[in-house]
Amino acid sequence: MLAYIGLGSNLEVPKEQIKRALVALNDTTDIEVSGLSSLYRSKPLDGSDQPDYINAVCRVKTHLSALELLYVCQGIESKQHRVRDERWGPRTIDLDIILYGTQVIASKKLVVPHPEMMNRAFVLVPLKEIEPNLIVPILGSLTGLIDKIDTSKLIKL
Ligand code: A4P
Ligand code: MG
Repeated sequence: MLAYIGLGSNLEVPKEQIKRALVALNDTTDIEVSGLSSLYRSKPLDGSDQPDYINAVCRVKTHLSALELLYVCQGIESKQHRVRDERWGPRTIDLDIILYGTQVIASKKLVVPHPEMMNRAFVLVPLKEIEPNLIVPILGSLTGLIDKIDTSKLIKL
């Protein structure tokens, strides 16, 4: 299965956090990181007074189920000392499953495609770098999604 994971960080040297998370993903049995976007910088979504975020998207080849993949992501988050307190608060690392093949999942623990992906330049633009012709389940072509949002404030590093 091919899955896409969004990585985001705005604390404690964000680039290092993203690098560490990628190494941890690739070191996991049954996960191989097979694609990686550039890094991007943007302001926090809620406009609050937090540091800028660094985001990237990676593609993984995996034999894990979507839920198993989520647990791996959460394990990496806790290893990197993410304190899960404030929703949308600053975080050392956030790993979101953006897509899991062409599956559509809507369970209590996991919603895929990621329910906010269509609103987020920091997900769509890096995703397009690794998968320019992608058709997103339910939502349609990635290019069409990007045409509908403002990408002007996203800075490619
Ligand atoms: N969950 C459901 N679906 C998924 C999925 N597809 N991938 C559940 C990952 N998790 C999923 O997540 C809360 C719950 O979502 C989990 O228990 C899981 O079962 P969380 O990571 O614990 O909490 P959170 O990160 O505070 O919430 P969430 O929804 O991940 O936050 P967001 O929406 O990712 O927002 N601004 C910029 N510029 N860049 C950013 O990366 N990120 C956020 C966080 C806000 N502003 C940002 C950025
Ligand atoms: Mg999250």
